[in-house]
Amino acid sequence: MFENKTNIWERFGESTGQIAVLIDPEKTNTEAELIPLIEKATFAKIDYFFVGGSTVLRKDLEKTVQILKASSTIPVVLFPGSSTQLSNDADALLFLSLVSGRNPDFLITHHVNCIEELIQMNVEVIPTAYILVDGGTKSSVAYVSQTTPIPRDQTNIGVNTALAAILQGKKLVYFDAGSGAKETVPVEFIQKLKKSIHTPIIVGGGIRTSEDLIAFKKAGANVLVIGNHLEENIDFLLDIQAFKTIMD
Ligand code: 1GP
Repeated sequence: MFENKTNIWERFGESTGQIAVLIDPEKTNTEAELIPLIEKATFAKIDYFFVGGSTVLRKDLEKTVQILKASSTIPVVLFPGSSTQLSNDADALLFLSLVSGRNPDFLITHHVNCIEELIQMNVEVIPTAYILVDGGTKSSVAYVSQTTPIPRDQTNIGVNTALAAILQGKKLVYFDAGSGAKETVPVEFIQKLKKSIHTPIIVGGGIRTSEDLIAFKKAGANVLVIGNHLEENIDFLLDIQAFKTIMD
């Protein structure tokens, strides 16, 4: 009998300004690449590793999760781009519905396709409203999902989309400007949603500066996801460490 756990979801809701480092196993999946990253991320006291990408092969995903679990105690959360991106070694899975789009594949089809396997797994499944916001570039997730992100000046549409998904049962909201976005999700999206509900909020896409981290924490975002910028500049983990030390 499938029993859903809630440990990671509860942790998401415990505080604001938690940090997730996103690893795309298509780009990073060897011990030689991952071990130094794990060491620096541990020193920076990050809260989670997120693993996934738009076009990741399962074998690369599984290998990456295994290395992370064998070499660190930081929880590993799957952030899948498709129904094949599963691993029983992960702690949790964001069961993403792309509710900003109107493509049924990313609203329900991928979910049905993986459910027989998922129900057998020992992974915490978190029903997540995944909302793409225009980040000033065409993101690979918008292209792969063939959906249009919410315009950045349409805060109401973003917030109403999140609220509708929450009333449909989603337990988490992820606002994403897409990997490598030129501009992050506007903080107003988070500020406004926080006024109505206590559901945990994740934000990602284009986060590059300490100012971004502080602004999102102040706006009430629970988890801030950083991928691309750390691939370009691993030393940003030192800024993250300073942020964690000052803000904790
Ligand atoms: C993308 O939210 C993530 O889906 C992270 O974005 O790679 O731009 O940090 P970046």
